[in-house]
Amino acid sequence: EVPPGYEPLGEEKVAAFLAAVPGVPERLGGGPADWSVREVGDGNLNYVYLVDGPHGSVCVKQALPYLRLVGEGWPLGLQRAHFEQLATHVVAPHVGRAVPQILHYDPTLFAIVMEKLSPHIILRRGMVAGTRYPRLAAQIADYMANSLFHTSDLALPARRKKELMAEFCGNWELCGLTEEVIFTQPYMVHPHNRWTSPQLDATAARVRADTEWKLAAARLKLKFLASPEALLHGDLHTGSVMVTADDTRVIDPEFAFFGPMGFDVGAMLGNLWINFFAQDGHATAESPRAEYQDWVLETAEAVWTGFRERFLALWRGGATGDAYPAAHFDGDPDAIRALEAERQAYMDRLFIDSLAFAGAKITRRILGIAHNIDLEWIADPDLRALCETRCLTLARRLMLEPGRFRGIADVSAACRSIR
Ligand code: ADP
Ligand code: SR1
Ligand code: MG
Ligand code: MG
Ligand code: MG
Repeated sequence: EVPPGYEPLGEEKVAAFLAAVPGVPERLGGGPADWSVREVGDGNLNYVYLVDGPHGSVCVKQALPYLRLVGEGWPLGLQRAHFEQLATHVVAPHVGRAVPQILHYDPTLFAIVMEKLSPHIILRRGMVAGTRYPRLAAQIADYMANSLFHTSDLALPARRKKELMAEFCGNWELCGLTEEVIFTQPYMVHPHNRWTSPQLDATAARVRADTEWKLAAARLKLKFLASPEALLHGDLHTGSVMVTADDTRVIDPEFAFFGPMGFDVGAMLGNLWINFFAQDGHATAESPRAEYQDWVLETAEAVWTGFRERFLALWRGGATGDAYPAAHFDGDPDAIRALEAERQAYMDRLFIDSLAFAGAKITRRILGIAHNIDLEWIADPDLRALCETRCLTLARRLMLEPGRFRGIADVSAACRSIR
């Protein structure tokens, strides 16, 4: 059942829709007949249109009442568009230009009109091509630290946090998708799953029989269900980041909800490590990838260390939330030292969570429904299966024994030794 007034726009109706959106005709210049519209969606869920006029451009993203990846056979509520624009509005004051500017939201058409990012490309595509992004790590670390810190109990008064939590609880359907396709289905026989077959048939069966691995997945699922630490992006992989040589922007927060911070951090790290292993499938004599692999590992290290530093700096300088009442720690040097040790322990715990979630995010991309071009674009199935097996070796260690990694450099060392 779609609400009255809703219709899929399709390329043909986008211009007429935009003609009535305040401010947009002026931004584009000319009139609807002068605007070119191109559907460019390459994600699993929605339709995305880039619109260019004589003066400027916009991007329109519309939810359809089903999952794009599967089609009408998998109905999906339209509210995800509402949560995407709401999450963008909530984090924008803290992350500034890191998210696209929302120009308009149409709650009848479930359509977001936003800034068109240009000449940005999707990070995952750039990384498959072997392109380096020198400012990526610092900018992603900043985005994660600011969005997570400022929506946590360290920064928000309890009442405001609970008001926001109540709103985002409405995003239960997309949370449910994650609960199923990341934490449940990859570990069982399920018609949605696929993997490189027959090469990984025995591996997939071993995973399904691996009680420790399934317990680790279930433990993470519980943490995802029951740890409302901060407003998460909820789908922070390398396909949700658009980049130029010096700019990093985060798109697509439709899975936003209050959950464990390690889920976002782990999504980013896990997808970088997938790319590391996938490079062996893209290396050629003309384009050897060994040095690029070093850059990928250095980037993952810098993402974590930058995130940790920035998050701690925000905590030390702006703990305006109701957790850790300032009055308990002001003035007394012992208490100040104890609070700093507490902060370090908090980050150590968050590191372990992030590694474990990274493992879950890697596993689902190899055994579950939704795969990554990093691996999918490796044409030779034997070579792809080799890269995927290496990913799974790391993923199992991350999920079962995240505490054995004493620091992020240990993960880089593990990546190198698995290869
Ligand atoms: P989905 O929710 O279906 O995954 P995304 O929000 O990830 O959709 O968008 C799909 C694609 O559309 C992106 O990979 C990117 O190429 C393009 N895109 C999305 N938002 C913008 C934007 N603001 N500017 C330019 N291109 C965009
Ligand atoms: C059916 S699963 C689709 C996946 O695509 C989105 O980007 C999320 O990662 C989701 O899990
Ligand atoms: Mg997307
Ligand atoms: Mg999406
Ligand atoms: Mg993922």
